[in-house]
Amino acid sequence: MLTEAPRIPAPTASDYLDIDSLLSDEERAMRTSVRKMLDDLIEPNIAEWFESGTFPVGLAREFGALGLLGMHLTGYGCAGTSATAYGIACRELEATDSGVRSFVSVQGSLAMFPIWAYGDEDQKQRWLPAMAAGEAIGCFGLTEPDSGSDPGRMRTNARRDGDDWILNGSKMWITNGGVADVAVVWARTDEGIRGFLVERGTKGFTTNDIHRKLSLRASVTSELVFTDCRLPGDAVLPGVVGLRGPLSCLNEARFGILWGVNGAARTCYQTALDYATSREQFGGPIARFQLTQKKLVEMVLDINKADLVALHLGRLKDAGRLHPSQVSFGKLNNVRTALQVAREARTILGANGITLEYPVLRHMNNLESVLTYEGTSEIHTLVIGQEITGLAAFE
Ligand code: TGC
Ligand code: FAD
Repeated sequence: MLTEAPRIPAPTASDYLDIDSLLSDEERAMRTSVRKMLDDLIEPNIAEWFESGTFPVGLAREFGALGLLGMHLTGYGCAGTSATAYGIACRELEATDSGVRSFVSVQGSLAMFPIWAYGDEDQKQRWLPAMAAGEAIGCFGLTEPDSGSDPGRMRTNARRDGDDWILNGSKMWITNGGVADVAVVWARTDEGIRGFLVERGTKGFTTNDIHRKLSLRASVTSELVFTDCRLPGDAVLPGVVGLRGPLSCLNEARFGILWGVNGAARTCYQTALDYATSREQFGGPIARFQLTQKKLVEMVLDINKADLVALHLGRLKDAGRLHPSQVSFGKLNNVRTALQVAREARTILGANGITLEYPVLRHMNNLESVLTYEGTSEIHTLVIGQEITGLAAFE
């Protein structure tokens, strides 16, 4: 007897490998609610904010209401989702703009995480519920003008003065610095590198916003300056001493990035696909040219592979088995992929690709920052190189 082979649905252009089917209903529902908020509040305005170099910090409360701030942390008003759910949210946020994802990454992974992991109970109660709600904003000061990739050589220092600490030095390129209510600042002390909570308005603490950026324009980036800044004894995070303190926070934020950039890539691909099927040259759509199809197909291959990397690393993180050097793998691979996709998408749009009418060059410019911050592509290459050879090549 002849039986008909079951009909297998054809892949879709937007999710070629049906990676969606690997997500839970809960994860899909969370993604839908984040997308709705972005479509309602941010998509209609983001090009204008990018052009004017602004980011309305009032949006923090909207993010808080959706449970996006410190979402993978537990207690203190945090949503307590899985790491994978956090990644999926980052992917949606960055599909809109890297600056939006940066805001959420810095708040949750770089400012709230160290308080949650290394703070005492008073510090947690004081900051975490307000930060989870978006009522208080945080930033993370590690980089200095003379120490970026090599934070171990930081100069910012804190010395004891009775029960107090006196903080001196400066931090550079700090996301949310000028709008933060609290800065998590890493400084050299006699005991080693320690983290300090510095409140906005503390005498001796000033910020200067950095202007004329050509990347991450819808994001506040600032310098933090400390001049004999006196902090109470309880400003120090008691739970960690040494460079592993700030580096452990970076694992959290880098994880969000390795998901987020896939969103930026997706937007660039989708924009290029839509454009290629409607734009006509030589008497028909440019999507019919083999060279255009090759570009689109390379994007599909690369984005789907990057999505699988992110999902796999998410599941590893949720199982408590994600090694920091695997985070480097994801950050290196997925940011590089996203930039490549953005560049190819830009070519498909021709001259239109250089304007803010389309999101592609905005994403491409943003991704240049993402390639550099949270560990440059060279540093992540060397982290993986060290892991596989047993030899460190940083110096
Ligand atoms: P090394 O001697 O290897 O390590 C010192 C201590 O740290 C520990 N460690 C880690 N711990 C947790 N997670 C990691 N990923 C860790 N990497 C190292 C290590 O075990 C050791 O601990 P212990 O207890 O034995 O002392 O340190 P090194 O000085 O040789 O540096 C290694 C290197 C180059 C990988 C590190 O310095 C590095 O990652 N550099 C890149 C700096 C960076 O990523 N900066 C980012 C600043 S924040 C930012 O960019 C925010 S952008 C936000 C946005 O807008 O989204
Ligand atoms: P450098 O370290 O001077 O590197 C310059 C070049 O040399 C790079 O190509 C680098 O890869 C290469 N290089 C350095 N060392 C090596 C080596 N050993 N081997 C091979 N190549 C090497 N920092 C924070 O602390 N908090 C923030 O919130 C924050 N937000 C940021 C927001 C934006 C928009 C940007 C652009 C940066 C932000 N940063 C932040 C800073 C960021 O983390 C640093 O820019 C990054 O770590 C690189 O440091 P650097 O710019 O000093 O470059």
